[in-house]
Amino acid sequence: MLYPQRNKNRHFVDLSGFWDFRFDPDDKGVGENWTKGFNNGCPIAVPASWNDQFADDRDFLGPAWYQLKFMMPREWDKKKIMIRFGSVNYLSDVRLNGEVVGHHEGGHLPFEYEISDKIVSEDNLLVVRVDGRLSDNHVPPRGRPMNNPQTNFDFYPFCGIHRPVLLYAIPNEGLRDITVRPSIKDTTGILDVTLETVGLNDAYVNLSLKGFGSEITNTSKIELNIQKMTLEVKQAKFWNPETPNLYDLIVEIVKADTIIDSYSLKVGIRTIEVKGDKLLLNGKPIYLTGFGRHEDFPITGRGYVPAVIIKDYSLMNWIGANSFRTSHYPYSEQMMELADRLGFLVIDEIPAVGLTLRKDVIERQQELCDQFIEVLIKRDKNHPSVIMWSLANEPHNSLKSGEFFRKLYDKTKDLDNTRPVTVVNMMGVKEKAFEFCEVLCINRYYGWYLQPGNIDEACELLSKEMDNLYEKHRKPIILSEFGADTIPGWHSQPPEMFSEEYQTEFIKKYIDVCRSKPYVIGEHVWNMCDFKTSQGITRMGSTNYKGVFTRDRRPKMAAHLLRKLWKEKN
Ligand code: BDP
Repeated sequence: MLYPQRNKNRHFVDLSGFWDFRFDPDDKGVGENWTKGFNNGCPIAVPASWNDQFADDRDFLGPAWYQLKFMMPREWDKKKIMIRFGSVNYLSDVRLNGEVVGHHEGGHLPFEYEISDKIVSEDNLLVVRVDGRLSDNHVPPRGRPMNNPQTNFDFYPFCGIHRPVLLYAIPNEGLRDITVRPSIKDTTGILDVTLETVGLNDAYVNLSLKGFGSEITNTSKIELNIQKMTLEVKQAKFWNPETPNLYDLIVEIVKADTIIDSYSLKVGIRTIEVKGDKLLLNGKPIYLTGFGRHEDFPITGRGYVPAVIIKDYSLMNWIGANSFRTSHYPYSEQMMELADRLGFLVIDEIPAVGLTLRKDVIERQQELCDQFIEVLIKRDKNHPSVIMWSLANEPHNSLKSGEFFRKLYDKTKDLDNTRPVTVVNMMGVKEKAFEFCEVLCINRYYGWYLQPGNIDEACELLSKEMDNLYEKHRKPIILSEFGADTIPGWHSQPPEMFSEEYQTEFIKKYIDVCRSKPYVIGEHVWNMCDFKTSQGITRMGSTNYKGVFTRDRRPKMAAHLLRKLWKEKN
């Protein structure tokens, strides 16, 4: 999946801005033909969640309608024209000039439609109906009425058009996809490149790799729609967190001496593999320091905000984090691009959080998870920063869960056998998916939900449990979540739950346990920042306060401790 690009052959227009918007609490829009355009809309910012943009209706989850008028750039006349949504939560129906364009299910991942035969040169009307209501059949699913909204997961179910909507034009014949697989032999980097093209006769491809003062080129006639080529880079500059070296891979499709399509992709040469109880990057063991996070910010909700992305990377750098997990759903394309550029290691997770795996919904959950991992791998396969796929966070245990994850794991490996796969779990030794996943990720809250207020007892349990798990599977373990809710400015001696002292001691002692075990390869604190969630008796102000930064990104006491521990470690 190629992200839209601007060059001599490709163009895009970003439709971000103020759109027209209307809630539809009686679900009458379809019956009243809002599909062809609606009246009495109010302005709304796109991209952003709708929930916190208005004074009222925060918890209204849908349906709601968006519309926008736009013109097609004149020079796009004979091109293939697409519309691409970066992420819409949760169901969406897209119409252009009154005609159905498509229906999509699932937030946090892109989808796109060809609209060449529907777009007109002037006065196009795009109408999108979005429905974010929770359901047992959705992934992630609805939960029990202990929460309001009734989520089966611990983050606010923000709704709306969350990432940019791009209108783009590409040549009718040309390049459709690029897959790059790096490997290393001594000081040589090898890039196996697969190109997918459509409709090309008598065409050639020029493949070149530029960077660090050198340029390597390879030319070949296009024989099939899938074309495989290899580039060898002597004395290659490898990609790693300390020196995130990126090359430019440039693909040009040439027909009758004219470049009819081209694309430029940033690539990093690195390998990632599990050996014994270690995770090796470029053949050397790595230790992950960092966080489970959320895409969450006041007012914009789960919407894409470039400045927040920059700030978060800057804070992660300040604190000495080298990695994060995209808990509990894929993050924006821009977040991933910057991970490559700034040298962060990413555990890339599909939105399979709180899976119930109940008999009546398991089939649908499997279909959706299959769809999600397929699109995620298509989207993120070329990022050197992505070191692992995560198939779920804390699925419920069921008779069928082993089978469920086996199928999903096999599918993942078919799509990409170059990265380890994990399932993030709370079941400990009983987790069936740990039998085949290469890395074991565990979330633990002894000293918080269990053994409240008793960090020493918590750490003993943690230590024993990790040893048992390792004994059983002999695989590397990441402590993928641990943390304590902390009200900024709340202090106590002796340290009590909710105080800054308690969070600091909790994190310090958990980290001591991790570092005493040679098979533990990473410590990810939950969470980087406080974040919005549903209302419930354990969530004051519908906020999860386990952040080491506040929701507006100010450090708590624990942030300074982590900075010390992580700067020493990395
Ligand atoms: C973990 C979940 C995470 C929650 C966290 C918590 O994976 O989504 O936010 O608990 O309770 O089990 O803070």
